[in-house]
Amino acid sequence: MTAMRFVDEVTLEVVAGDGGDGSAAMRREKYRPLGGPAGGDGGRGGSVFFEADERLTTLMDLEYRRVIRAESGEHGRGRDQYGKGGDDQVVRVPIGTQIYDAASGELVADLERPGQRECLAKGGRGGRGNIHFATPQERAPSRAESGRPGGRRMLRLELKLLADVGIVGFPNVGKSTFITAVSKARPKVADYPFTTLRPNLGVVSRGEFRSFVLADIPGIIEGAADGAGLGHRFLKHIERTRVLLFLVSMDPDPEREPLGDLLTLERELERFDQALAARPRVVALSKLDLPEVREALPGLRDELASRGIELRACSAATTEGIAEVLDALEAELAKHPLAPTPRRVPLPTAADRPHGPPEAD
Ligand SMILES: Nc1nc2c(ncn2[C@@H]2O[C@H](COP(=O)(O)OP(=O)(O)OP(=O)(O)O)[C@@H](O)[C@H]2O)c(=O)[nH]1
Ligand SMILES: [Mg+2]
Repeated sequence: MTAMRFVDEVTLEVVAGDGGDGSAAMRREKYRPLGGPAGGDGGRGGSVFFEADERLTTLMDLEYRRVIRAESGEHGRGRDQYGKGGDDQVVRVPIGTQIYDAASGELVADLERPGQRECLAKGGRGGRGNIHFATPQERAPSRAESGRPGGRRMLRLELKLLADVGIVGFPNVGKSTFITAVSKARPKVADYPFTTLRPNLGVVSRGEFRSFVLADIPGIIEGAADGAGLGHRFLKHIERTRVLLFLVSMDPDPEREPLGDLLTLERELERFDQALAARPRVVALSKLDLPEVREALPGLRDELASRGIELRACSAATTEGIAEVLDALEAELAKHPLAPTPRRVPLPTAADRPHGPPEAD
């Protein structure tokens, strides 16, 4: 099976349609040589919209699209005929897509609700035909307006998956196995590092009305901030989570042990984003069913307790301790009901937005 590629950043240009020109045609009727103006208006150019679609999970479909254009309006014609408006283009993107103006870096749209639709390039207005310019003094104006050009700009799209809880851990500690045990997500699980190459989301249902979204991301290792392993670019997918689940375990590598791993993870997170490093967290020792893990638990627990960290333990294989970890996550979520806002650029207010809603016809 070929793995579906995960594309989370795309740059493209959007070009709205131009407005059609107004017509300067005169009425020509058999017995009325100067029948007056009869030029209709040009049609409005189509706009380019982006819409959040919950069925999509990557920006892959847009990867090779350099330009997205909407149709131009038709020109107005004689006999009072108005030009037809250009069709809009609606580009579907996954929920969690943030759209930046590529030139200024400004965040111009944040698609976080299913079905949310934003206009990113507005179609040009159609020019008025000469039928609008007749006055008692000038009964046969040959004047008509040109259509206005449609908006265009370069955009950078960035997908940040929206999850409540993000799992952070070294490769192979069992992050994907954990999400498999608690949700319907079925990421690949294997006994080698970097099995997970793209983030996975799972919905954890706890009773009829309680659920939260968990994100499993690729493993983080020492130096991730400098690009080691898969680097830390996937951390942006947990930037807007409310709570982190740190998973540590005993690793065959003698250089590594849970406390050292925890400190390394913390350091790498801090280098990526202070706010993420300060996020509330639950720390759990995974693979509790393994004898060496169970043996190490009491000592580790004391060691972490002396640093003010409460250590939980679980096994995704036997489900022992899993419910307690989920309870702890839920308790933290309840304490932090609001999602953090993106750190780079503040959300634009309506007045900041260069393009308002599309004009009514
Ligand atoms: N005994 C035991 N093995 C586990 C448990 N959880 C995971 N494993 C094993 O540990 C290995 C790694 O599991 P994954 O879930 O792929 O680990 P990961 O953290 O997602 O790894 P990366 O995606 O590479 O970062 C697999 O061989 C799993 O079968 C557990 O609770 N008990
Ligand atoms: Mg994995």
